[in-house]
Amino acid sequence: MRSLRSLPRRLPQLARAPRRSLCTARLSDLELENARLREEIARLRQPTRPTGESTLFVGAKSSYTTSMDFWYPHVDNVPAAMPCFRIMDDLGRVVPGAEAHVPALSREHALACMHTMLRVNEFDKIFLDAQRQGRISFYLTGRGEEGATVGSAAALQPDDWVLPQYRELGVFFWRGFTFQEVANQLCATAHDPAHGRQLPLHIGSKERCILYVKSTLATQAPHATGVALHMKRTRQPRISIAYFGEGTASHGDIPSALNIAAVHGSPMIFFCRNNGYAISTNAKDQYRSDGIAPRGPAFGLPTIRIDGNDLLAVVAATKKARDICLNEGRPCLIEAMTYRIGAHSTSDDDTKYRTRDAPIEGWDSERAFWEARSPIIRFGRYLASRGWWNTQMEDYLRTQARRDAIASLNVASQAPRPAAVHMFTDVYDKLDWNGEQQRAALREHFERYPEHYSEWSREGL
Ligand SMILES: Cc1ncc(C[n+]2csc(CCOP(=O)(O)OP(=O)(O)O)c2C)c(N)n1
Ligand SMILES: [Mg+2]
Repeated sequence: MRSLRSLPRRLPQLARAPRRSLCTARLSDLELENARLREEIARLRQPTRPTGESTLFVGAKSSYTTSMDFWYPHVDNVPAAMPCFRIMDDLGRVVPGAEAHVPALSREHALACMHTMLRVNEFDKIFLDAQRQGRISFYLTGRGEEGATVGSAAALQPDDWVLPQYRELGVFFWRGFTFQEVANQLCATAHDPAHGRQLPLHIGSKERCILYVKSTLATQAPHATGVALHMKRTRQPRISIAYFGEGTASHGDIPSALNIAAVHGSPMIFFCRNNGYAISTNAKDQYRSDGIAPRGPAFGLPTIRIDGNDLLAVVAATKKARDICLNEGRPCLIEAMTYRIGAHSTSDDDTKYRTRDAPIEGWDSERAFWEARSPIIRFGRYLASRGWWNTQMEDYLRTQARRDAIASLNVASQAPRPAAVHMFTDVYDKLDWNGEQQRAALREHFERYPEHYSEWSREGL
């Protein structure tokens, strides 16, 4: 109504305005908008950072390279900033000069990588929501790092030993973990082989050669040196891989393990996911070094820094590292530069320490900038350029994964709880007097308050 009333007052003004200037005003607005869009399209068509220019990763800035050379201790002079190896640009195009390094992935293998990344992504969404709804106690997502985890897993042999940190769900799915198995653990059901005693996502499987996730950061690294050494001494052509974050690299176990592995020649890969953030800590407050990579040559390990969001580079570099481990009988370090899209976990508020602004102008936030360069988008574009991928396939597989993740959550939510007796099993061969006392106290407590423990089986207690 207000605009109608104002109409008579404005009309004469419009009528008085010379016609041509009115039209040109509108036209120039449109032209400006057009120019802005053309610029935006041109920017998107360009690789944002051509080879030779600096990377924009939070954890370390250096130049991109298409040379897949590992830096050897005592041989190479490590530069002030280790270059970052990549094969694909941000638009999924093979960078000139990197053609020779494109790994020979069959269509089936390449699509399996993509499918696994999508499964991690969809599973994460459902279980993050489930935590927010109070259906599970804790969760952490791998968003943004799917390329580093799935790519490295795809480059290994199925019997190479994996010693994970905790954000490597992509490795678990690659090795055949089902949604239901993971959901059973997240919901602490009787079907969880660890009987609900571990923190959510602390999973593992002897059959799939993955040691359990441990909450004590960095302890996986010294263990991996021992596992690898055993492989070497028993002449098995297998390696181990220890995943860890750049924050975890500040723990003493990482330099200890680098040194032990180098001295004893453990055939293992130290795979650092440098995602720029730990808990409440930006990489700037974590170290003053050029990321983590220079620590490799310092301890005597051939080392490479790679673009961890480029699945092709991850596969190629991990394969090469594996060959070095086995052929030269020594460990390697890979620093995979990436970006953690989510908070550390559901117990964390990353707004307190995440940089808000994007590294270059034109993006709403740092997160938005990296989301647009996600490993899934980049690899999807590469696959599409080969005629192996399209949006319909992605929609279909995402919908299917989402449906499966919801189903696994619902099944696990209905599953029985583990028997209470497992609080006392699997640690001591024979329970000591103290444990026996606690067991008797729990039995008595259950008997006194049965109404509160109807879900819990007392069998064997
Ligand atoms: C020995 C030990 N110290 C501290 C912690 C608490 N903690 C758990 S995760 C974490 C941050 C690790 O960050 P990073 O290694 O960068 O891995 P990201 O979460 O980024 O994948 C910290 C400090 C712990 N679990 N264990
Ligand atoms: Mg980190």
